[in-house]
Amino acid sequence: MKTTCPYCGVGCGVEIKAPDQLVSGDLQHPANFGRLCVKGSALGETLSHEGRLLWPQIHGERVSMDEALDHVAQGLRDIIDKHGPQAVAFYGSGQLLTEDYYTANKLMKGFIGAANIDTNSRLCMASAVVGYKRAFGADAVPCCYEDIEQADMVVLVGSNAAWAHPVAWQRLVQAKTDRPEMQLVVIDPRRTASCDIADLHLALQPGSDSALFAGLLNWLNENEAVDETMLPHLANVETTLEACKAWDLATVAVACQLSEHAILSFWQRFAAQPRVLTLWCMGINQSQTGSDNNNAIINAHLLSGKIGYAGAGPFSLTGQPNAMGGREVGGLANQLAAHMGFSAVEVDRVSRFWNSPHVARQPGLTAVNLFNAINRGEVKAVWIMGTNPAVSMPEGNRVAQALARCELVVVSEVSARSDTADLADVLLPAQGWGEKNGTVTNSERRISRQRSFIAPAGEAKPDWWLLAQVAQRLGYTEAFAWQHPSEIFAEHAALSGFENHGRRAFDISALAHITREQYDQLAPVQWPLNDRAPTGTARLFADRRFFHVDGKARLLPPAIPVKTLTSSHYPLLMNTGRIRDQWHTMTRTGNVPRLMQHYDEPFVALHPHDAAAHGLSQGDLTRVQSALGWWSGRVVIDSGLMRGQLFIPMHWTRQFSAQANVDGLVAAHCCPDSGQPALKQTAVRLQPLRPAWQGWLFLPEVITPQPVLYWSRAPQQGAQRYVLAGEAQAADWLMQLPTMQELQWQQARAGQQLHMLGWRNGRLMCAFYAAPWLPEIDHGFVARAFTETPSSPQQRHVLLGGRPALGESQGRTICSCFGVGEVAIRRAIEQGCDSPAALGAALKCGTNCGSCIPELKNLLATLRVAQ
Ligand SMILES: Nc1nc2c(c(=O)[nH]1)N[C@H]1C(S)=C(S)[C@@H](COP(=O)(O)OP(=O)(O)OC[C@H]3O[C@@H](n4cnc5c(=O)[nH]c(N)nc54)[C@H](O)[C@@H]3O)O[C@H]1N2
Ligand SMILES: Nc1nc2c(c(=O)[nH]1)N[C@H]1C(S)=C(S)[C@@H](COP(=O)(O)OP(=O)(O)OC[C@H]3O[C@@H](n4cnc5c(=O)[nH]c(N)nc54)[C@H](O)[C@@H]3O)O[C@H]1N2
Ligand code: SF4
Ligand SMILES: [Mo]
Repeated sequence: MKTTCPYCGVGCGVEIKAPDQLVSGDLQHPANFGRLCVKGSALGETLSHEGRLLWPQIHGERVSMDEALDHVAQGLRDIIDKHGPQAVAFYGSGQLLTEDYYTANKLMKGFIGAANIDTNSRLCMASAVVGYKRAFGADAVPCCYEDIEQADMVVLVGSNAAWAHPVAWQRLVQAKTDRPEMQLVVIDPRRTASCDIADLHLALQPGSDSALFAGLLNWLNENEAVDETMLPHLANVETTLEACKAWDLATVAVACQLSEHAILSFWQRFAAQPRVLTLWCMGINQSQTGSDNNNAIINAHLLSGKIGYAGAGPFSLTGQPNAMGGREVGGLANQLAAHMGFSAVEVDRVSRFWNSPHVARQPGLTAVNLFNAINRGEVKAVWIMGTNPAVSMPEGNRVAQALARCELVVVSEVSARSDTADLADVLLPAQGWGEKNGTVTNSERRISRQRSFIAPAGEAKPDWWLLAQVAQRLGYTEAFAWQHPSEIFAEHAALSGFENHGRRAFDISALAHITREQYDQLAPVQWPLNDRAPTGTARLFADRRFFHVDGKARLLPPAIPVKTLTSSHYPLLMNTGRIRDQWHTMTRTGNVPRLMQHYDEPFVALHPHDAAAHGLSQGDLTRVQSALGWWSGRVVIDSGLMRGQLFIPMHWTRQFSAQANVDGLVAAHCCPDSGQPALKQTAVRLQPLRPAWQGWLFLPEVITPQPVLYWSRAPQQGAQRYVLAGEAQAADWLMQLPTMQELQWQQARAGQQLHMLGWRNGRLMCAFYAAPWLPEIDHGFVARAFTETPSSPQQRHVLLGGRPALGESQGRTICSCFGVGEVAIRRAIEQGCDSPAALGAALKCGTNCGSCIPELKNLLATLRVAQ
């Protein structure tokens, strides 16, 4: 059975082999040709029903599906009758399937008659959408993955593809290995794993990208690097060039805090190479000038003519597996449907297609405004599906407050617990990956099928079905009468071609009559897919005709970079983003022990000098504060950061740690054109956290710990592991936990060190190790004792020590694919392995997905320095 990975926008094909549901890469899928990254390879480990939402609930009580759907429909109906359609809203996700997204959009915009449906793509792709639409007249990504192999030079801007788009990254690494003359320029304030093979890394001042690219445009113009044959296809050239004149080399160097030499080196390479591919992601989009950043990049490609042929173009990488599908159906509040907006002609066209007189006539509330409107009581019902806004929205605490106040909060989820689900009035169990059935579109416009290959957990239903059932209960019976996702897809395809006449980029009308069988067989294909392109389209704009009415593309004057926001109170700049093995708010990847090994605690990475200035060392606990709140986690010293800048991962939530949701600190400052929040730049300060004790607690199940200075949870094979830090006596704290008094205790004290094991009927129920510092124990060894009970008194005594009698712990896992730890790698290096290839031959590390190779190189470099 073939399906598609549900994580990132690379959209890798996955093959599932019965009977054990073994997951491997689909050799034929054009996105990955058999490759998978560590998250994709671990998909099989996410299929268990543990932690799943299995049945509907109203206010925490189990109810029947009918009761839940009646309750949602009645609640929406009452609020609409009393306060009008603007008082209700949907908040969706780029992780919904296209069929789910289409249904949600049709219900809200077509029949409820308000456009209050926005999605987490607002936090992710909204600036790219604005950038493309302004430049090309359509939200159309011109490039494809093959361009990675075809390019002479790849520019990676605000993208840590090595961790966030690992398989696209592997294609790039392979291409550069095959053709070492291929250039890679990375533009990122941090030195990331993606800098590993870069020819040039520009560690620019955060938020200064538009200056760098405005300078490039100016320089191209002044150095005869303009493609004259492109000029007839461009509008706004003179005004844009005039506006860029101010950005000469010296001015750009000051704005970006880069040397003139480094900047010039980038500009010269860009001009010299015919096939330049620029890939960008959240470092560009999540900014107060996000839309203008996009246009600054696109400008340079347009003026130099580097677009529309193999190996060249401005290629925005999408984050989520179906961010593109959402853009296609019109899932954002400022789109109507199928690349149409809210002009009278378009509203009329969509009304006729949907056969509804109620189609919304104006854009709805975008994410930040939507949650503000909920907070003010103007929006009284919200249905959240496939996203966790209490964690992922800026000003997360205000979002949680808004949900707590909202009259009706409906959440469709796969997880029983999430920070958002915990605030729901109604929980609807949604089918997850492996159960649900539909389509997704990846970064290169390629539509692929996600197919179901296991039975749904409990009473879980597809998201589209839940929506259609509520729509029917609201009286819209005919418009939502589908029996199968293929029917929704066919309708969506038909709308894309409806009165299109080549004017809307998104056109898959060739699939408008797709049958269920054809849908089941559908092979991955790139849109547009219509009469003129019956087998799909790899690249757009080869003919240099764009979608503006005059057929020309537009250049746009650059933004002035926003001044940095630091102050004497908050002198440091906090950057946020992703780590290699976790997905967003960890509702799936956080439950896979293998994926929790790379980083098992919330951390803040900082420059060695900043650490020293605050009296902090590697592994210390610290508190990071912004004007909005505070965060706590562990210090990681990283010389890849610039002084004055911090990096905190976005992933940890209240389900995994005490106070590690970074969006509680981030203000909702948005790009005025896209409404996308600037999630990458927050002014903060740093304080050491000095606990009286630190410790490890192992339990057979998940608990919410009693108040303590700091805690964080990581699942282990066999147990849940908590790392703790407290002020009072460690033993007193432990005994406050429920059920602890009922256990039989075995303990060892030495000075201020305390080790305790709690037993019930001969089974281990609790293991606790505390000291004034963080005790060193072997986690795997302790966790195993929960499933393989130590029987002899000697074994129990050894367990009380926290380490096996012989052997040693493996240290931090570096290679998650083969579970190779830092200790073994260090030993192999000491014994003579002097390259990642040699380490791979000795230990297998880095030989599957390869995403740990940058870290292997780091270890090799640090050990060589030490030797
Ligand atoms: N492992 C993993 N992969 C993922 C995801 C995940 O959760 N985990 N999520 C997916 C999703 S939805 C998305 S959107 C993508 C995101 O993918 P990326 O955008 O690649 O990931 P981020 O870590 O958010 O940020 C990228 C980089 O932007 C840099 N940056 C910050 N500020 C600036 C700036 O001002 N200028 C420039 N040039 N760079 C800056 C950061 O230092 C960071 O290295 O990843 C997708 N893939
Ligand atoms: N500070 C900071 N904040 C950020 C970012 C950042 O870089 N920095 N990045 C932003 C970006 S780019 C993004 S995309 C967002 C992501 O943020 P979110 O979308 O909030 O994160 P997820 O954890 O992916 O949330 C998906 C939820 O849907 C559930 N789910 C999974 N599959 C299904 C399904 O099939 N149906 C339903 N109904 N539910 C399902 C999951 O259990 C989970 O609770 O975060 C944004 N927030
Ligand atoms: S690169 Fe992305 S789509 Fe491919 S296997 Fe990894 S997470 Fe899945
Ligand atoms: Mo995203």
